[in-house]
Amino acid sequence: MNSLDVCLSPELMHLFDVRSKTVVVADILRATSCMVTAFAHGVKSIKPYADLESCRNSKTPDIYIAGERNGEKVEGFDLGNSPFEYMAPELYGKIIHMTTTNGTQAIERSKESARVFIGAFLNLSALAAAVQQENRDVLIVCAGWKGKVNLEDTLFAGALAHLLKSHFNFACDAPLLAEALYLQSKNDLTEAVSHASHARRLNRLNIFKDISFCLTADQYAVVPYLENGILRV
Ligand code: 3SL
Repeated sequence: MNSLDVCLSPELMHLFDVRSKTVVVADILRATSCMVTAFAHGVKSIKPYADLESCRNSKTPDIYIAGERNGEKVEGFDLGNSPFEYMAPELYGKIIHMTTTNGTQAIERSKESARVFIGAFLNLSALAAAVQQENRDVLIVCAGWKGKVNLEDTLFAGALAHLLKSHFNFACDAPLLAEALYLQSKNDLTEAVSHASHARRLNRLNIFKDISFCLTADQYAVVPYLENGILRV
């Protein structure tokens, strides 16, 4: 049986050899939720950038640039980091280059793996099916916040681990604790996440509706994957 593990922060990535693994990157609030929403609304591709200035400099008339730092849209960028922005009909068929505080950094650190999928509650069941099909060991990478563990990504890791547990061995205690946390909170994820540091940060910016949307399971069936540095479905 293949194994499933959870990396609770990108700072712990050095503990894992990702080269033979399927990696699921999750930044529930809000980068990977935005990516899933964008593809569900017809975006053609998303190129993640770890570095803000490289993303800014990649702007051409055909490319939308999306930039977020510390929860806020970066000045001069076309898009910020609310999933609702990525539902706009004008983005259908378009190319986006995106940089965010934690999510795109976690993708950058995962790129050596055999397969990178983008995970969110929004695509949870479709993602679980795609992961199973890959038939490899799995690592769920929680983007966290600036190297620290966060609640919402850990809850997502628990939800995915719970869905997959009959097909994988849990490799260490991180999937166990993430699953236990998820099972304890699953009936009211919004309440659970309201205590999270990033929810408090976003609420200060008046971003309430993004939080409950990002915690909605199975809104979409798209499963973005990374190929040659570009996300597609
Ligand atoms: O850190 C990230 O990548 C972002 O998703 C953070 S925020 O939700 O836009 O604040």
